[in-house]
This record gives sequence, structure tokens and C-alpha cells, in this order.
Amino acid sequence: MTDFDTLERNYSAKDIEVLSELEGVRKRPGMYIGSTNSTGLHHLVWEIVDNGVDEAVNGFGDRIFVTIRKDGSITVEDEGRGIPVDVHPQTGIPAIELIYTTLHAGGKFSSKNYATSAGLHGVGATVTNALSEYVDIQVFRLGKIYHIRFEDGGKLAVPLEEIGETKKHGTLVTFKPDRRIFTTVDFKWETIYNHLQEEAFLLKKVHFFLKDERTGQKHEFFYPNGLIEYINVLNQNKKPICEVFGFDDDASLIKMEIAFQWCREDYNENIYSYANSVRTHDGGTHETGLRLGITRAVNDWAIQNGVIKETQKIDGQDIREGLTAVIAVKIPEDKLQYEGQTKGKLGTPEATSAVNDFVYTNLTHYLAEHKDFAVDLIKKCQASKAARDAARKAKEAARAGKQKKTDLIISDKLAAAQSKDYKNNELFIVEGDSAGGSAKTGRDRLHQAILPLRGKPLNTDSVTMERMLQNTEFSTIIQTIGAGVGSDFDVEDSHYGKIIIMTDADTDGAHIQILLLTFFYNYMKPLIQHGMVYLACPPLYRVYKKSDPAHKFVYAWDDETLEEAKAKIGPGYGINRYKGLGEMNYDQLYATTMNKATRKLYQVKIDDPIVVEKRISVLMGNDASKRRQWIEENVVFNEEDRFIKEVKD
Ligand code: 28G
Repeated sequence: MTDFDTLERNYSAKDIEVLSELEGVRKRPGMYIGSTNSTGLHHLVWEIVDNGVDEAVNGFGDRIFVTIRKDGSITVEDEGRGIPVDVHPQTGIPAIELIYTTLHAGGKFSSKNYATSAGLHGVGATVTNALSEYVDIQVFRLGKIYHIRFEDGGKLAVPLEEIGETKKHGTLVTFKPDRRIFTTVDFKWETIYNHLQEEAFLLKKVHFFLKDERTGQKHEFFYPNGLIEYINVLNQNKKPICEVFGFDDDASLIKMEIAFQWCREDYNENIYSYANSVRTHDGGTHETGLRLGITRAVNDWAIQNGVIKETQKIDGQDIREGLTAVIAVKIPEDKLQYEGQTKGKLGTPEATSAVNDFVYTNLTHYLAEHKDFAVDLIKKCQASKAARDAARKAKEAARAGKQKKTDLIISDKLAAAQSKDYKNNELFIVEGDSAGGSAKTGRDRLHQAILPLRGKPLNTDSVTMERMLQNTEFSTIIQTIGAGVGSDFDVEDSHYGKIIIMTDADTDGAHIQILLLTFFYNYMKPLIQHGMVYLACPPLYRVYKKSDPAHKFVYAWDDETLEEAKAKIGPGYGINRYKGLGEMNYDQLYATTMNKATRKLYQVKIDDPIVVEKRISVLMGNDASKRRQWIEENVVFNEEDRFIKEVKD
């Protein structure tokens, strides 16, 4: 079948084209993988894994093996048909070589195909190749073993060769990312673990095996109950009012799978959506359909069972409080469309009514069969409505002229900003009275407000909302921000455009950050979703000239900038190490940590629900030693961390 060794290979125009395409990827890696940091690095793995997953989803093989190797390479193996090795008649180039070296379009878009990968549409392998030191591939196909190897950004190093016979079938790809392209080439167990786990939740039939030869760690992911198990993991620390339940439809043109669980003492709406296995962070038509279907089913049940009158319909927002839902739809390629620049929002119009009807029918049926749960759910909705109505009345009353009074209540600890231009105001929540004092003196009074915190804040993950509201520290924060709390929180009302947590750069400081972030995550999630929560980043060192310590000095934030600082000062340098914010004068604190022009801030992001829930369970759970270990290993400002992401402003 394969006659690559009998056909004359036509070197020339095609080879030049190939080299320039690979070069193009190397010149603008960001265009293909988003960035060249840790996130971009791991993209190379997802591209290769996705190809194996596509093969499995098409029904060829149901196991994918991923191995992190000691030399910094990764091996991915599937048990599919093996990448085709037959020779393209015009060019004399084997299919596998073209697949790994050209930015060809994939097959035609068709209604029979459901693309699974992140949408690079077949060019993923080429991108990984272009950005690698080497890619080495073995194909087990139709009884033969084939080998091909690329080096130095995708250049053919060993042409396709037949190297033996085999009974297996599949593809084995090993690649090593190019250190010259990436800011880090350190593969992270946790990142790959989370990604494979997420894929396994979505693809119930596929087994994933992850192994790390650097540490000996191993894990197998296989979730035959898919999204049900996904929600069980997400909600492991919550208080459910029902089992996780779900529905799926594999027969329609738009395939869908949905799972639900409602919990008490959770004031957020937790909806996670996917289209063709890619997370849709910004929702879209499938999420719209889901919300419509839920609201309709719950209201109809309540009316038909005489719990509410036709005129007292429950607001969708009150129904969704405390709901965790995951929806995964599969849209045929020819109907798959997104809104906006990124692939974060599904645009396919048909998805809205398809999901709406599907959810309505199945949820109606479920409520009819689980009457006790339905009754509990309606009670919960009514309680949330009552709480919100009360909060709204209080807010309206405050707007009607009682504002000064609340200002007075919060003013003894808070040093308020003078400006009423809320969007440009910043609230610094500062660890300790002494740093708080320096911050108050040093700040930009027009736009910066300071709220000092004494001691460790309450762990809001282990108490009820009532208990949290009794806590002075948190009630002060809520009043200061002025935008409500829980389901009543309205980000538009925030008195600050940035909330900046400023703690010492030590374990206690990290713990305080986590406790505050837990509060914001549980009770003011939109602040985080809108990118309004930040961590200040005080310097760790001040490097000075011994002969002129007061005038010639540079600050350093980590070991790398410390080296740069030493070089800048030159021979005869001395180093101050800052153990806490309190060791800095007010003007030093302002210059290094608060001044917009010179400071560093980390923006808090939450893009991966599993990561967040896992973090919270490690960090907020009962195992204090696990928590301390995690904080010490990770929170000392690892810029690649997905929970905390660096921005400079
Ligand atoms: C181990 C890590 C990554 C893969 C296959 C199998 C086929 C294939 C891959 O075909 C070209 C374009 C569209 C059909 C397909 C084999 C059909 C028949 C394949 C992988 C041909 C690509 N026999 N397995 N690509 N298509 N595994 N694993 O990359 O029309 S990629």
C-alpha cells in the first residue's frame, strides 16, 4: 500500500514552501498557541493529545497515554489507525510528513463531523513540530512499524522509514519543546493532570493514562458517568440539596449532555459550558437555552402544583442561585460558529431552542418524579428572592439619602479616596495596622483608599452567610465596596475599579490572600470575573551601593531581578531583604508597591473551575499541613499559575 520508497521524491518548490511556513510559526508563535509562557508550552501537548482523542472519538482506540519524560520531552500514544503514511502522488511526500509540516486546511467542513479539538483544525501537529527541538514519531499501521523524525523547528531529520513489523496499531509521538521559543519548558504535572481529567469528564468512553517519569507519579482517568462525576468533583465540599442528575441526547444533530446539582449556602450561579469539547467561557446560545429551559420547567412545575400563582413567576436568577450545571454540546462542523474574536462564546443559533426544549422536557420529567426535591428547590428559590428583595430595599433606602450614615460607620478604619470617580478608585486591603499606617500616609489620596486588616480573616468557606455577615472585618469590606453581597451583589455598584490585596510576601501573607480570595470567590464572584481583584507585589530586596546607600539603589522582586539589580549597582553592593511591608517607609511602600507607574500587580483570574474548586478544598479544608505545603510551594508568586496571573498596569 505504501510506496514511499519507490516514488521519486520531488524536492524543490514544496520544500521551500514548507520551510517558510514552519518559519512563520516560529516568528509568530503567539498567533498559533496564544503565548510562549507555560500556557503556550502546554498547548503543544493539547494539540498532539487532541489528535489522538479525535481518532478515539471517531471510534478507533479508546486509550490515550501521556508520559512526561526526564529530558523535558513528552510522549503521547494512541491506539487508533495510525497516521497515514502513503505518498502524495504530485509531491512524492508521505501524508504524515505533510501533516507535520504544512498549515494545510483539514478535511472539508461537513455535517457528519464533530470537531473535537481546540479548532486549529489539523494544523496543531505542524505548530507543535515548528516549536520543538525534535518530534519523533512511530506509526503502527497495517502490520508495519514506520518511523519519521523532525528536528530544529520541524525540519525533516530522518525521512519516513519502515523499521519493523507489529500487531499493534496506533501512533506514538515524542516531542521536546524548543527552549529558544518558550519562557519555560517545565511541564507541570498538575496542568496536564487537570487537562486530561477535564477531557475524560467530557469523553466518557476514553481512558487517559498520565505518567511522570521525573517523579514516578501515575494517574488513570476514566469517567463512564461523565458530567455526573465532573459535578461530584466540583461540589465535593458543598452541601447538596439533591443528587447530581443529568440527561443526554446523542441522537439529534446537536448532541448534548447536561448535569445538574443544587447546593445550599452557595450564592453563586455555577454554569460551565462546552462546545465540541472546548470550554465556552463566555457562554453563548447553548447557555441561553439552558437558562430558559430551567426557568420554564421550574416555574411550570410550581404553577401546576399550586405552589405559586401564574402571576408570581420565579425569577431565573433566584432559581440558579446555588446551581452547578455543566452543559456539553456537540455541533456539526458546518454549523459550528462562535461570536467575537475568541472561541469563548458559541454563536450557533439553533443551539438555543434545541437546548431549551431538551432541558425543559427532561427537567420537567425529573421534577415530577422527585417531588420532595422539587418542593425543597422552590423553597430555596423563594428564600433567595426574599433575601434579594430585602437587600434591594435596603440599597434603595441608602440611595434615598441615608448614604452619609453608612459612610460614617465605615470611616474609622477606612482611609477613603477623595474622588467619586469610582471606576478609577482603588481599595487596598492591607495586612496589619503598621503597614496600613504607611499606606495611608504614602497613598495617592485622590484615588487610593486604605483598609487595614488586623489578624487573619475568617475562613468563609466553612461558615454560613449569616456567620460571615457578623464578622466585623467582612462586614466592613462589604460596606466599603458598597455593591451588596452574594446574589444581591451588583458589580456596577462597586465603589472601586480595583480591589488590591496587599500582604507580606510570606506564608502568613499568602494565607491571608487565600482567605480574602475565598471570600471574594464565594460572595463577590463578579469582581473576580471582571478582573477587578488584584494582589499587590511588594519587592523582596533593595540592592544599594555601599558607598552611597541612600541615593543609588534598585528594588528586586525575585531571584532573577535580584541578579539584574546586583549587575546594575555593580561592585560594592549591599542587600536589604524585606521580610514584611512594615519594614518599608511610607514613601518606599508607595514607590514600590502602590504607585501605578512602578508597581507590579497580579490580576486574579478564575478560568478553570476544577482548579479553583480543588484549590479551595486544599486551601480551605481541614488538613492544615497540606495547605501550608501548597502555599509554600505555589503562592510565592508563580507567574504561570492559572489561579493568579500577572499583569502590569
Ligand atoms: C499519539 C499522538 C497523536 C492520529 C490518525 C489517523 C488518521 C489520520 C491521524 O488521518 C488525515 C484527513 C482527513 C482522512 C485517518 C488513519 C483515516 C485512515 C487516519 C495522532 C485522512 C489524517 N487512517 N491518528 N490522522 N486524514 N493520531 N495521535 O496524531 O481524511 S492523527
